[in-house]
Amino acid sequence: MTAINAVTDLSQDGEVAVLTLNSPPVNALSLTVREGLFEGFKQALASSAKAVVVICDGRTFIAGADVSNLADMLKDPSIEDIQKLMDGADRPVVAAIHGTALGGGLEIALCAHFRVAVPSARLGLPEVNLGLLPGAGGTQRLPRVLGPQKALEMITSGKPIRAAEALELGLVDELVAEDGLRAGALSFVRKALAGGRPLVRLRDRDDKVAPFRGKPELFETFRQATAKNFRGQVAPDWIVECVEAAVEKPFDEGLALEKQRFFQAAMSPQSAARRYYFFAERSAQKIPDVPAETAAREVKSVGVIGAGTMGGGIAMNFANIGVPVTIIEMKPEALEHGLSVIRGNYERSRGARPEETEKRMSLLKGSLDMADLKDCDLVIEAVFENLEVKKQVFQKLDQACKPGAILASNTSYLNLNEIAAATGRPQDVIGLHFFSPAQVMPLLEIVRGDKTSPEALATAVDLAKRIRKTIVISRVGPGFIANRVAMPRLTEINSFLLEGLPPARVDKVLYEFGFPMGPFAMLDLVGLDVIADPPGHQTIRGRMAEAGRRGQKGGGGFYDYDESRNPRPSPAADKIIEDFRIASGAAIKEVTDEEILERSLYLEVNEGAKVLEEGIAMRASDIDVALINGYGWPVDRGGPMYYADQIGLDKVVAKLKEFELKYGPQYKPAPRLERLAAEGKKLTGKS
Ligand code: 3H9
Repeated sequence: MTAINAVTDLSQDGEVAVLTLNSPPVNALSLTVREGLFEGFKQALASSAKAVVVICDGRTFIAGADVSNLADMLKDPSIEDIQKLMDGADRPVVAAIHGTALGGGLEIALCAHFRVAVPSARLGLPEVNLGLLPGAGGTQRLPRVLGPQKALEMITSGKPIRAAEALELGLVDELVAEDGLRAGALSFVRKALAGGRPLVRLRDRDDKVAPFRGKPELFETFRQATAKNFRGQVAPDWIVECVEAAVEKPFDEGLALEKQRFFQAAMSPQSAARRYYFFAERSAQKIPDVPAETAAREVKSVGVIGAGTMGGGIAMNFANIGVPVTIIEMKPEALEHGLSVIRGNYERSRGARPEETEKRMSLLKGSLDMADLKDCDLVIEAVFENLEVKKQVFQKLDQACKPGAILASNTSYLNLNEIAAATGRPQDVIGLHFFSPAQVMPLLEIVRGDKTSPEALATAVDLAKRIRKTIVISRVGPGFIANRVAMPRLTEINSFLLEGLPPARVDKVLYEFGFPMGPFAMLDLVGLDVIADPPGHQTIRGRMAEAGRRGQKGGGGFYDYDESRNPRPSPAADKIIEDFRIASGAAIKEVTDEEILERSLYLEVNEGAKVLEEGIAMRASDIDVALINGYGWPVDRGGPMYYADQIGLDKVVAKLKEFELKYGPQYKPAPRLERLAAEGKKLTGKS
C-alpha cells in the first residue's frame, strides 16, 4: 500500500488499483482530499493496473464539497481536474459507495464508468439546501443518466435516493453485500474486465436527453409547478436552466454555464445564510458541559399524559418510529376522542396506507390509570398550562414511574425547576417543548432544569434525533427561546393596528421578507382565542375573539375566509379595529414598509440579545435555529441573530433608539446589543 497523502492510500489487489480515502468525519472534498484523489488517480492510471476502484473508509463515501471552507474550492487541483483524469481513463473506474454520496461526492462518482453501492447507501445532490447548485457537472451528468424530469426533481428537491431506487434508475450498476463493499466492487470490476464491458462515459451519453430536445414545455411546466415552493430562492431557477442546457447544448457548454451559476450562487447572501444555518443546526445539538460520550438511557417505551392535540401529536412521533406509547387521560371519553383524532391524522396524511395506520395505532395504548406507566422509560406530560396542576401530575408520576425513568414536561412557559421540585428525582426531570402540531413541526426545545442530569439531557438529545426533530437546548426562563423571542413582534401588532396600519399591509411586508405568512394571517391560523389578554390590558385580538372572531376555525379573524380557507379583507374586522382605535384615542401615523419590517424584526433581535445575556440560550445561533424551525423565519435570511449581524449591530441599535423615542420603551436596546455594537462585534461570534 502506498500513502498518497495523509488521507489517501493507493493499493493493488491483483490487477486492480484501489484508491482509498479516509478523511473523517464525512470525506468532504477539502484541498487535501482533492490532492489525494488527483495524485492517486494519476498514479493508478500510470500504473499497470487494469482497473481502478475508488472507495472510502469511515462512515460514508464523499459527502460533498467542504462546506466549512467553500473558498478553498478555488485552489487547484479542483474537482474538475480530478474528473478530467477519470473521464480520460482508458480502463474501468468504479466508485464503491456506502453511507452517502452527496454533492461533489456524487459528482465524482458520476465520472466513474460504473457505480456499485451497498443497500443502505443514499445518493443525492443536496446543494440546493445550501443555496447552491451542483458545481462539478451534476446538472449535466445526472440528466444523462436519469432523463431531465427525474434529474430536475432530484436536484431541486435536494433529496437523496436510496440505493435500490438508484439501481432501478441506472444510477448504480450493482448492489453488493452490506458488509462487503470492497470485495463486491472488486468482483464487479473483474466481471467487467472479463466480459469486456464497454466503458460508459456519462458526458458522452445522449439517449436520455435527446428525446426532450426542442421541447421547452417540460421546463416551463416544471418552473410553474414549483414557483411557489421556491419563492425567493435563486438556486432552483438556475438548476432548471442548467438541466435545460444539458438537454439542448453540447456537454462543455452546459458545464460552463453550470460553473458560472455555481459561483454566482456561492457568492449570494442566501447561500451564506444557508451554510451558516447548516452548521448552526449541528452545533445546537452540542452541550459543552455534557460530553458527547455521556451515556444516554435506552428509551423503549414512552408514556404521554393528556390525549389532547398536543399529547396526541407527541405520541404520534414515537409510534412513527415503532416505540409503544401509553396515553393517559382522566376520562374515557377524552381518551377515546384523542385516539380517534390520532387515527384521523394518520388516515389523512399523504400516501397513508391502511396497514401503516393500523401498525401505528397498535402501538398506542390508552389508559385511565397512571399505574400503567410503571414500565415506561420516559413519560411526557402534556396537560394544560397551570403550575399547580403540573406539580400534582409530577408528584403522581414520581410515585408511578420506575427509578431511572425520565419525567418530561411539555410546558411552553412555566418554571421547570418548580415542577422538578415536586418530585424526589429532579435530576430526571426535563422539558421537552414540542411545537404544535407536534407531529409536524420540526423544532423541539429541550429544557434543562437546574438539576437535570447530563444523562437525562443526553437521552433527550438522542431521542430527539430518533424522532427527527431539530434540537435547541434552553435553560429555564418564561417562554424559553422560540416563544420568548417571537413574542415582542407578535405583541407589537396591536400598536400597528392602533397606528392605522391595515393587517394586510403588515402581512405583505413580512411575507415578502420571506415568512410563510404575516403575523395577522398566523394569528388567524392559530386561533385568536388561544391566548388570553393580560389582566387589565385589552388587545384588538382579544376584542375580536370576544366578538366571536376566533380565526380560521370560526367566525373569521383579521380576515374573512371562504370554504377553502382563502382570506379576503373583512369589513367586520376592520370595524372592530377602527372602533378600538377611536376608543383608545390613538392617532393614525405614517409608517413606511421599511419601518414595519425593521420594527418587527429588531424587536426579535433585541429579545434574542436578552435571552443570550440571561444564559437561556447557549449561543446566538441556537436562537436562529429555534426561530427558523419554530416560527418560520426564512432560512435564506439565517435567523434574527445572523440577520442583525449582516445589517450591522450599530445600525440596529441606532434604529432601536429612534423607535424607542418614537414608539415607546419596548424598543429600548438590550445592554448586550449596545455593548456588542459599541465594540464592533457580532451576535453570532465573529467580528
Ligand atoms: C457541494 O458538494 C458543491 C459541489 O457540487 C460543487 C463544488 C465545486 N462539509 O450532519 P452530521 C460535518 S456542496 C464540511 O452531524 P450525519 C458536520 O458539520 C455540499 N463538513 O452527521 C459534522 O461536524 P461536527 C453538498 C461537513 O451522519 C459532521 O460532518 N453536500 C459536511 O447526521 C457530521 O455531520 C451536502 O450538502 C460538508 N459537506 O449526516 C452534504 N457534511 O461533527 C451535507 C457534514 O464537527 N452533509 N459535515 O459537528 C449532510 O447532509 C450530512 O452531514 C451527512 C451526515 C448526511 C453527510
